[in-house]
Amino acid sequence: MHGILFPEFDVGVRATCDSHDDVMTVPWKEGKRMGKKIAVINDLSGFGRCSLTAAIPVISVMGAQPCPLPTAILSAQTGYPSFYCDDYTEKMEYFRREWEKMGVAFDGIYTGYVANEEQIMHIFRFLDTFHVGNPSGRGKAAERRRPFLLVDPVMGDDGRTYKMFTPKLLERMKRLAARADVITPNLTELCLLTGNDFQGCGFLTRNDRFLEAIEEMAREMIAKGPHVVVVTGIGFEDPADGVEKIGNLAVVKRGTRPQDGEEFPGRNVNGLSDGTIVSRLSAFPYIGGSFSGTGDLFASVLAGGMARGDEVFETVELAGEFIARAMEDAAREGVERNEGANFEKYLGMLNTWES
Ligand code: PXL
Repeated sequence: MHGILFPEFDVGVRATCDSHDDVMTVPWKEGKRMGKKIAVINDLSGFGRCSLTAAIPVISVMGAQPCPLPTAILSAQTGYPSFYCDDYTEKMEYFRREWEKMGVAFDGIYTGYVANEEQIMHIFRFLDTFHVGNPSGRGKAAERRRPFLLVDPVMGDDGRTYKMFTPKLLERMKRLAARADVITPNLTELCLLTGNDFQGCGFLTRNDRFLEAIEEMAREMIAKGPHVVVVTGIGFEDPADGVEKIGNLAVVKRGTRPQDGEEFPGRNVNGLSDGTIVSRLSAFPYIGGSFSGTGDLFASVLAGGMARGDEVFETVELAGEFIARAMEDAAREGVERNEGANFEKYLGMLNTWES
């Protein structure tokens, strides 16, 4: 075993890279806490501009600290013809345990790609530890709210499932989505979650009443638990101007979660909280192309917006505009689908801080 020395921790022993016993207990000081923290459970792919390589820059530029819990480390996302995948299933519990030992707490938890169905069981365990208020804390810590939970139910796109998909994974993803405050399925994933024929879902957008049909499915999801459902990447021809567009439909239940009486993160919708469901489509002209990682970018902006306390519809609009520009840029450059959209130069749009 080769060790890496952490000289700043005066623990009197060599702490190794994969040390996960009690030697390296680092006290986490509430008083030193700066800003918001979001645990991001997702994979790290060398190529594809998706998952953690999308989430980390987006959440950071929006002013929160992303704390990655990798589900897998890949040479490239799985859409490439060949890739190496180092599955992190067995490591997830070490992260949970170490973070518990450190006494950390999060303002948000955001889950994305899982390499297999077993990883969702690890996420449940993680939620049992961290998706809670902090009744045992003292002083300010005792007042800590339960973090928001954003689940991006990554399972497929364009009517096709990803390589890791299994019926068991779907069953567990349904249970995970039911625990979430916010979910961000694309149309394929929404069909899977609601038990609709997802091969047929693509036809929805060529139907006059496609928005009503999608909203109906989103409402079905809201009845199961989440208060915000944002259906992402809906391609359609706008009957108003005949232009091909790509839209995101936000369906939001105003108010408090009845099961725990807490305010939910999308509460700030026109300042109302009467339990009614409101929806809004925000759409942008579709320039062409489809790119890896756009769903991950979208969910990451939403997570950053929630940590910042932004209004949910405004965040959906911002995310859509950011991604539309990144896609436009990539289409102009002839970027290959698997490489992802050119989002880097547009990150500044998300930094809307008043300092
Ligand atoms: O963007 C979704 C995603 C995330 N992570 C990995 C993927 C994919 C989609 O193919 O392969 C590894």
